[in-house]
Amino acid sequence: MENNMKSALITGITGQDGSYLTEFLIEKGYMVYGLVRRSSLFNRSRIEHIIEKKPDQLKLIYGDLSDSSSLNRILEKYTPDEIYNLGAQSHVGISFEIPEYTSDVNGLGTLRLLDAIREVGIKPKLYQASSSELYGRVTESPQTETTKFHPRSPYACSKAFAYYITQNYREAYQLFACNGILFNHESPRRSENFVTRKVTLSLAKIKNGYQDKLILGNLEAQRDWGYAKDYVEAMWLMLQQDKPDDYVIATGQTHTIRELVEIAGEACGFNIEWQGSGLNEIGIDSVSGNVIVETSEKYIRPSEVDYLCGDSKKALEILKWKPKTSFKELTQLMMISDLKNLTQID
Ligand code: NAP
Ligand code: F7E
Repeated sequence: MENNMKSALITGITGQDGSYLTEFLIEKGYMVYGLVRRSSLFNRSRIEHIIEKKPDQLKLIYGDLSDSSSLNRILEKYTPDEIYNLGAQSHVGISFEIPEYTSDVNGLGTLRLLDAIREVGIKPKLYQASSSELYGRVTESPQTETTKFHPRSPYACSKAFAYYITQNYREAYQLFACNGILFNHESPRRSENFVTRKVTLSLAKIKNGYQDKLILGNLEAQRDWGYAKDYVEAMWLMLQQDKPDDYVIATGQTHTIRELVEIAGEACGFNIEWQGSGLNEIGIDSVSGNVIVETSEKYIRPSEVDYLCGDSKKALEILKWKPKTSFKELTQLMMISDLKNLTQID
């Protein structure tokens, strides 16, 4: 590593955001260290193109947010200038099945990282991946940095702990630590069990005859969806300011799951019309007359977040950040990517 080169450690580098952030930082000339955990299946698909093209600017290191000693060892050895804590069990629905594990990785994992910084005695700038899930049952709209939290899942509770412990280390130890309260952000690299990607991938499969139906849960939920590639720039901008602070990152537009299905369907050549209600609601493609969407109890959460819509005015004023990609553009680019990938299989 050259002496004047900035360095960053990314936890969660193999995930959606980690891969876009790595591309972004490498483009800016950073040396990137990525914490990777051991898994029985090799999980580098989102970053293998970077490993191939920029081997001198990217180093992967085995570690885990549930293993303090690995965090201490990595910080001591690589002393990064910036740390992006993106590692998490990030699926809200699954957090109801594995609440303790989710809390350990997302909540205590953040504490382990913060305390490793303190123990090792370095002063990096830290970005904490906080979430709009903190707002849960919303008390005002749109949601800002001052809106009250009401977490509605073990995931959201674990992220609430991480949010407050990050603030506490900022106040107690003068650590330059920022919470980015990011609303949902998606991309063709989104895991297949989040609703946007599930919709685009399933519709692409239905179109190509690999699947009959798309089965969903709550169609009424409303989300403020942005493009992950736009959002990673905001993470970096937070760490380039003179003082640490917390910021909402959002588009300010909200849509239902039903609208998501309609727009993705349109981009795929379907014209979806709805019949029935609740768990009896179905989506029919008026072109073929086939029922292609059904609903199932299986995807209904014990407690749901009905509505989210963020106000990122503070990010615009201070970071000069605003989203570049509309919901329709995002859905279309995900749809096109999934259709293209399926054609390549043939
Ligand atoms: P993601 O695709 O699920 O990626 C999660 C990453 O965390 C993966 O690299 C995963 O590694 C890693 N990880 C999981 N458990 C770990 C552990 N015990 N130790 C170290 N790493 C671990 O999530 P994402 O969408 O990129 O989100 C990034 C972060 O932002 C997460 O903290 C998420 O909770 C938060 N967030 C996301 C959104 C959103 O809409 N995407 C919004 C707000 C906040 P493997 O590849 O080995 O599984
Ligand atoms: O669900 C509904 C579901 O799993 C969105 C994570 O990145 O963003 C994400 O959390 C909505 C919910 O994302 C299905 O009930 C209906 O209301 O795509 P999702 P999420 O729960 O909003 C936040 C900001 C994060 O921080 C998280 O890490 O869609 N929904 N039917 C469904 N959801 C899924 N997954 N699958 C369905 O079949």
